[in-house]
Amino acid sequence: MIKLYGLRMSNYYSLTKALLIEKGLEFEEVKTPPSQEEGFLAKSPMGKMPAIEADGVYLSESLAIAHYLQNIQPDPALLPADSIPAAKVMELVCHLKLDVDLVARRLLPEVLFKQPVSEETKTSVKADLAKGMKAVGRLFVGEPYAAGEQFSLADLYTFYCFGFSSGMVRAIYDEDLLANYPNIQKVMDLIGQRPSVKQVETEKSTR
Ligand SMILES: N[C@@H](CCC(=O)N[C@@H](CS)C(=O)NCC(=O)O)C(=O)O
Repeated sequence: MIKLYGLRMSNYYSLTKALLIEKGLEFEEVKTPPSQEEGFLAKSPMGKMPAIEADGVYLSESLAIAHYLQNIQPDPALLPADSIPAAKVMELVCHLKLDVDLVARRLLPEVLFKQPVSEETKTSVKADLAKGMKAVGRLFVGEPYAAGEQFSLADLYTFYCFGFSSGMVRAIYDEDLLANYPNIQKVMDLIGQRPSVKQVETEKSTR
């Protein structure tokens, strides 16, 4: 059985858990905080969550894990069958991860650990996020799903990247990151209703 390492509070852990549920794969959650200790680095070389263990092998990075899960359990497919639409899903996922989530993450020390980030960082994050949002806005379809007609990996990344990033933006700038993106907000609401996501969100408060 697949083991899922990490904490339920992590958005990438939650995304991976939702993915496992969507795929109908059996898995066991192993509560493990991120760490720079050798035991955890063997599972996840940057010491980040999530990691999984499958067939005696450890794997980190949610996108690599998603790729693996897609290969071992093709149904339900989380990528379109045709190459170009599938690549567009991956393109959107990359921009969500790199140009929204990773940028907003620079605010995390202040929001989560009460370690103030500098005004300079706040200014540069705001500018970089505006650029990232424009990039995502160009690619986002939202009719009805993030990348078009089919539910895909991009919907889970939309839900979990914006769940995290919107919280950071609200806490630091008191602004709504999605205020000018009603089509993204609509997808957030839609994906929030999926049984997999509901289960993940409900179970967060139980451990
Ligand atoms: N690119 C990674 C990001 C994982 C990540 O940022 N995990 C965070 C929690 S959401 C973490 O473990 N942070 C602890 C740390 O950076 O030490 C993925 O997609 O899995």
